[in-house]
Amino acid sequence: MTFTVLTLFPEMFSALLLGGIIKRAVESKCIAIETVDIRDFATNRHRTVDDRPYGGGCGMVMKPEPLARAIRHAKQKHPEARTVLLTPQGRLFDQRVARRVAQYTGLVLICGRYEGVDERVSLLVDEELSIGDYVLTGGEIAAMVVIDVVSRLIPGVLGNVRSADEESFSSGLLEYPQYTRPRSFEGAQVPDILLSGNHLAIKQWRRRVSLARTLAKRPDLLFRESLTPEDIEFLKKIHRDIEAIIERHMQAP
Ligand code: 6GU
Repeated sequence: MTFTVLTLFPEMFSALLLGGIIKRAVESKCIAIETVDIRDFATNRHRTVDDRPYGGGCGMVMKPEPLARAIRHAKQKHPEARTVLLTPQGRLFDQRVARRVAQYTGLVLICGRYEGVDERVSLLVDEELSIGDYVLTGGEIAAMVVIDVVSRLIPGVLGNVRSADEESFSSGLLEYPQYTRPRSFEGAQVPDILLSGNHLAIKQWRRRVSLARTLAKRPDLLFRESLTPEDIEFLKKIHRDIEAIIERHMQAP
């Protein structure tokens, strides 16, 4: 996978190479990260990339021409790549979208800055993505999020090929809790079941904790994911327990 980032701040992306899995993935050529400085595609003496908005209002808007030239330059080098504009107006980038875009051989990530990008740039891109309902000062951090999330889905990037699948959201549920030594930490114990050596029981416990946690913290996720009959039975049990508690408190004076 080759990520080609179109940005006014290419030096921000050197942060990805400072350490960790992304640095290693680049070194082992599982992924490549290229940056294109949009300012290099400005044509006037001052290398202007922004201008005042038509119709008035505060702030500046990124001009379409330098961006269009930068996009065409990137597309010429990577004809197979999907072009993505990072913008708060985009579709929400979640794990499902990440799995889909990880199938492309290249992604051209276009980072907007200032108060926005000339609307006509959206006509030149394949899709628009947002990383959440808040406003960043620019698309750069969003592009880094996309690079990070997509990279770990690329074969070879994670040591253990199964680990990308086993985590939060891949199953559609929140992850079960993890523990390591010591067995007792500041009075808090590791659950006994994890020391039992009973792998089937551990697997069931982990699934149930995932379900209960997801129900408590992110019930919205349970609407989207496929649950087994055993999962449903467990959730029904929780439901019955909660009803019994409510019943008991309604009776109490
Ligand atoms: Cl992709 N860009 C900006 N500027 N803000 C955002 C975003 C993107 N995603 C969420 N907020």
